[in-house]
Parts: sequence; C-alpha cells; structure tokens
Amino acid sequence: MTPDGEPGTVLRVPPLHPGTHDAVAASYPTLDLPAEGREEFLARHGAEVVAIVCSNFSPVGADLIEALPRLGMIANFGVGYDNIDLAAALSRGIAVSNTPGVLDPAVAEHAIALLLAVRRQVVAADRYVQEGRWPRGPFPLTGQVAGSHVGILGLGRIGQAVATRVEALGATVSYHNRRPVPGVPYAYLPSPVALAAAVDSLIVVVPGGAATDGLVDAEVLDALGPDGVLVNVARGSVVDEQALVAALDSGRLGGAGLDVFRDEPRVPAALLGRDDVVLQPHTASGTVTTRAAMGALTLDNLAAWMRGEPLLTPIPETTG
Ligand code: NAP
Ligand code: 8YV
Repeated sequence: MTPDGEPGTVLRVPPLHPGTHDAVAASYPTLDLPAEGREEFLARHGAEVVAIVCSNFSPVGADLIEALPRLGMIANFGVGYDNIDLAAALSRGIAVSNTPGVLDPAVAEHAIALLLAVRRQVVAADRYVQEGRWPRGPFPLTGQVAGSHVGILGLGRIGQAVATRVEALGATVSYHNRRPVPGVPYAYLPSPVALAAAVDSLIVVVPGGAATDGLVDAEVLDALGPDGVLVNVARGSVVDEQALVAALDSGRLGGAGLDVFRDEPRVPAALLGRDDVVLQPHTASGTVTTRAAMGALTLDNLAAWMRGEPLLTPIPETTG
C-alpha cells in the first residue's frame, strides 16, 4: 500500500546489494528495471510504480522519473546521491532518502587503510616479498603517518570519523569545508589550496556533483607537493584525474590512494601498475556489517514513506 492507501509497486534499479534486493521483494510488489528494452518496459509498467530503491551505482535521471507518473519516493542505498536528478525529484515533490551515518566507521577506516598503504608502501613491499626480491637487498625506507600533518577536505560525518582515527595515529589534523565546523579541535584552512599547502597528506571526503567537480585540481596537487599523498574516498569527479596523473608522472606529487574514479569501473591506464598508487574498487563501505546496516536503513525509510510517516534520513534538500 502507498500512503494514500492505493496499491503500488516498488521498482528496483540495479545494481543493488543482494540482501536489500531480496528484502524489497519480501515486503512489496516489486519490478526490476531491465538493462535492455527500458522504454517498452516503462510504457507498460511505469504507472504501477510508486517508489524506487536504487544505489549510488544506479542512475536515476529525469527521464526515468518522468516515466513514473505515480512515483512518490526514492530510497537510495548510499550516503552520496549524485546518481539522482534531485531537481527532477524535487520539482515533483518526490521524497528522497539516503543512508548517512551507518557507514562512517567503515569508510573512515578505509581512508586510513589507504593513507597507511601509500605512506608505508604496503602494497609495493608485499610485491617485493612475493616476487622474491627481498634476498637481493632491503626494501627502501618509507614515510610514516605518525608525527605528520593530515588535511581533511570535507569534515562532515565521515570526515570527522577520519579525523579521530588520524589523531589516534599520532598525526595532526587540519580541514577545509565551505564553512568552519563549530567546536572541533582542528585548524580550519580557508581553501583547498591553503589546506593542501599546510599538510603532508590530503584526505578527500566531500560529496560529489557539480559543486565539487574538479575541486582537487592541479593547483591543489602542486600545493600538496612532491612528498604529498592524496587519498580520495569521496567521488572520482572531485579530482581532476588528468592533473593527478601528470603530477604523479612528473614527481610533483608523492602518491595517491584512490577508492573512487571518474568513470567507474574504468580506471585510467596511467594509474595502473605503479608503486606510488594504491587502488580500490569503490569498496570503502563494502563490509558485510555496514552494507547490511545501509540496507536496513534503506528499507526503514521506504517503510516509513509507505506508512505516510516522515523519512528517517531524508536528503536535506528534500526537507525544504
Ligand atoms: P556530509 O556529512 O554531508 O559531509 C560532507 C562535508 O563536505 C561537509 O562537511 C561539507 O561542509 C563539506 N563540503 C561540501 N561541499 C563542499 C565544498 N564545495 N567545498 C568544501 N567542502 C565541502 O557527508 P558524509 O556523510 O561525510 O559523506 C561525504 C561523501 O563521501 C558522500 O557524499 C559520498 O560521495 C562519499 N562517500 C563515499 C563512499 C565510498 O564508498 N567511497 C562511501 C560513503 C560516502 P560544508 O557544507 O560546510 O562545505
Ligand atoms: C555505495 C557510497 O553506496 O554511500 C556512498 O555514497 O559511495 C557507497 O557506500 C556503495 O558502494 C554501494 O552502492
């Protein structure tokens, strides 16, 4: 049932976390958006759909929203919602939820894992041992995080979880947001360039979308410098990838730990097979526990909307 008591179907937009995919069908009449023949499918079934369940890998554009005249709710599995045409949803008064908070520890520890992996050369040193090179001589000395200065670009929920973990490693934290965060014990720098110039390593945790596209550009990377390390667990769109490759190739940047890319799952060939870069397939929230919690929150938001109650975790823009 929908909030107005009329029967309605939930549309699953792939790819979805398997447990969440199954849980939707256990509670509601369900359809799956097919990979092929979408126009015909939507012409036949569009009027049945009252809600969407999607993930940040499932684009929900204006064309899909327009094809669903009764759509009242979009439940996004993920905290980032740059996959959704929010303007199109807002213009129709469609409620949109996401899954903030429950993934903070997992994403924060993944950022720390990347920082340590690049600074301590964990992956390159593993290859050194695996390939039998150790008997020919010692592995070169590496940098370290303890005693260093780490910048956080985006001191929000995840950024603050990163900050406490960085402090526990014995490093100093500074940050940049558009506005300073009241009450935090970290130095505020007024721009991404100023932050990059002040720190040894920069961890990026801002949202994706047009407002942050290319925020980490050549100027920021140059300010970070030849001993600097960039870690990106935000969105690939936030970093100018060509500028990143150029900075690494010319030795103007020390290294990078990247969980996200501009054209996932494709990764620029120039980032592959190098010892100064550690790459992950967008898995920062990808633990069994965290993905289950994200799925539960996605379903709880959908259930609240179905009951005509306020969403538990609406996307801020949709709450007016
Ligand atoms: P959040 O609590 O909203 O924090 C975002 C922070 O970024 C805020 O402090 C915000 O402060 C700052 N910010 C926003 N726009 C900015 C800009 N133009 N310049 C500088 N700072 C800016 O969000 P969150 O829950 O921490 O999540 C952050 C992002 O991480 C998500 O949107 C998602 O894209 C990404 N993420 C990735 C993964 C993964 O698997 N790799 C997992 C989860 C999340 P101001 O508003 O004051 O600027
Ligand atoms: C994804 C993420 O949701 O929350 C986000 O913004 O990027 C991730 O947690 C996850 O990769 C599955 O879609």
